Amino acid sequence: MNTQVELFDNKVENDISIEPKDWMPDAYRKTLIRQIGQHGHSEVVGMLPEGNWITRAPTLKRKAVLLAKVQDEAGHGLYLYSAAETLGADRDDMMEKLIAGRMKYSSIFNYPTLTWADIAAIGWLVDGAAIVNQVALCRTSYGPYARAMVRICKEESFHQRQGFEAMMVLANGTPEQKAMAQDAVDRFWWPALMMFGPNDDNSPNSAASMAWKIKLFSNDELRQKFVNNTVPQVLQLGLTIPDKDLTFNEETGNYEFGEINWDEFFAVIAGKGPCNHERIEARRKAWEDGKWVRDSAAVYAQKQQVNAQKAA
Ligand code: BYC
Repeated sequence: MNTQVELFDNKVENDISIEPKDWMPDAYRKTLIRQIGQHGHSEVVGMLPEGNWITRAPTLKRKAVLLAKVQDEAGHGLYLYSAAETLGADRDDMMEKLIAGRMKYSSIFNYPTLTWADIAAIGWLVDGAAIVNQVALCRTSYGPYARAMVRICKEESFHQRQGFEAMMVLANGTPEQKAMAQDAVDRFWWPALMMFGPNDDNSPNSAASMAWKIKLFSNDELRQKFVNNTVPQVLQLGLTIPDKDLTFNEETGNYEFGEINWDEFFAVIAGKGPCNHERIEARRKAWEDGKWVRDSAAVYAQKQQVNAQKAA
């Protein structure tokens, strides 16, 4: 008779999904709640820098696209919070931890969106980086997370293309528009590379997450893939990459890039980025303003339950 541990290990080894009712080690559950919860928070906080431009989008078409994109991100947050709930996490608790600074969200959303080109850069570079990471997560070992990723990737793929198209229009526009596009690339390039997390030799969660097949590729592998995908796109746009050390290695087929400013990354994830305070305050306000809705829904659900019991 197999022990629970052997059954779990066997499933992971043979790429059979772990499902909510299956036995799983406590540490596996805990790291999934951490990663999925933080991923959900990233989607929701990620709506803020983009939402900032809905009223200022340059045309009706751009406004409609941006509105749809921001709504998609809200949906992604909901799938992810639901996936975390299948592991026993509590949504209110996750929200309170986010607001108290005890749960993270992606570092990228702590940078401001100063111009319209930043919205194009988010769609193209940020969603582009997210897809590289998330395509790999479509085969992650926890079933509900993997299934949420399949749908999310389809939507992110549209986001990435619309971002590239918006950037292409700017890059081929007036000299002022091209300069605005270049400025956005200059400011978003390095933070996009930071989205993949610290280098592999400085990533405390990676060893366990890779053994459990939560992560199928390391932070550095995914970052390299993103750079290889994106450098030719930047060049195609006639823009430059703000990295004097960038070179193409013909033997490996990789674009080798310069040193990431890890001091900046660790400061941002410790709450000291340019917009951390503003982002958390926006989430705190939304959480407090929405209390009456949550309370009303709870009372309504209770009444429905009482009525159902009476009818039974
Ligand atoms: N930002 O041991 P490591 C989107 C933390 S949103 C902040 O390598 P792990 C979109 C990490 O959490 C896409 N924190 O960790 C939405 C850990 O701290 P804790 C978001 C970061 O988990 C709206 C510590 O650093 N995508 O697409 O093995 C509009 C050590 O790191 C970051 C996801 O969330 C960071 N960049 O690997 C537009 C993908 N990097 O938790 C677009 C899912 C690291 O121990 N997540 N940290 O306190 C993952 O794949 C992994 O969690 C990571 C990090 C690769 C991010």
